[in-house]
Amino acid sequence: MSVLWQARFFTTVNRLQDLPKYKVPEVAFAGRSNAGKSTAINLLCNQKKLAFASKTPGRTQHINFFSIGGAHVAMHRKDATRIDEIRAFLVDLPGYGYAEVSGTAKHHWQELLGRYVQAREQLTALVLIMDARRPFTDLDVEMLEWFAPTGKPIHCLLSKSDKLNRSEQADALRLARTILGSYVDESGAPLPFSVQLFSALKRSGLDEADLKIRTLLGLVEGGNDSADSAPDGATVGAAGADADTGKSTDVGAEAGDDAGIDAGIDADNANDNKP
Ligand SMILES: Nc1nc2c(ncn2[C@@H]2O[C@H](COP(=O)(O)OP(=O)(O)OP(=O)(O)O)[C@@H](O)[C@H]2O)c(=O)[nH]1
Ligand SMILES: [Mg+2]
Repeated sequence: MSVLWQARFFTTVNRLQDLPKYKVPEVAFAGRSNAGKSTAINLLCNQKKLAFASKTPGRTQHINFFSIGGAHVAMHRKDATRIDEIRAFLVDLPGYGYAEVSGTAKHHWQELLGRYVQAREQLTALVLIMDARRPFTDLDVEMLEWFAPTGKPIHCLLSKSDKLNRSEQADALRLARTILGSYVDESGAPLPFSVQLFSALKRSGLDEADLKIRTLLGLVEGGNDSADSAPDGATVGAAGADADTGKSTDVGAEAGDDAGIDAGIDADNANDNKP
């Protein structure tokens, strides 16, 4: 059990002035529309419908905050969140690159996103989610470069890795490491960027992502997270464990049996082949 399982919906924001004022660490999930941000949050938090995941790109249109701490999350518990006990926030950002959003709305979101990631003090790190089959699109690179000057960490999840076979996964990871490694600060030191493979469908990379995010939120030290699982050092290396299923194109049918919790994964198909 991870402390992230305590996540609760906290608030939804569509103007910067409405951002929560609480100074607890927050980690935001950024990425193209349909990359799998909401699905990853649901899986990490072990809840089916915390963040709204959908086949329809552009589903997450506001900045959604989920609080960790300050509430019991268990069956039959609906007690109010004690705000002074909130330890951290997970933040689901609207996806970028969704072609069908109108010009004005697109501009509004890009500006909101840019200002949020660049200026939000309590934002301790970004989780950048990119489809493993087409990572580092222009907009991903733009997001990376907006955030890089803050000097804060970016952890990349190469999502939907179930769509790649073992060697494609290894290639994607190697390429991503090379690209991320090319970012350096003025003194030539590498920026705090990291990357892993991730499949919500197969739950691969889950332990590694969970540990990384808890670390970025400062929720690991002190042993408060009683059920901390041991770091799963095997996660990236073992991504090949799913390799035999890597060719699956119709994942919908497998989702139910495969996921111990149904993370709300539906067949990612309709929008899959959009650039
Ligand atoms: N095969 C596969 N499909 C996935 C995986 N993760 C998410 N999906 C599917 O991808 C689609 C988009 O997922 P979302 O989590 O809604 O994507 P998002 O990044 O939140 O999208 P926006 O809210 O539009 O920004 C859904 O159909 C998911 O079921 C995965 O690991 N493997
Ligand atoms: Mg979403």
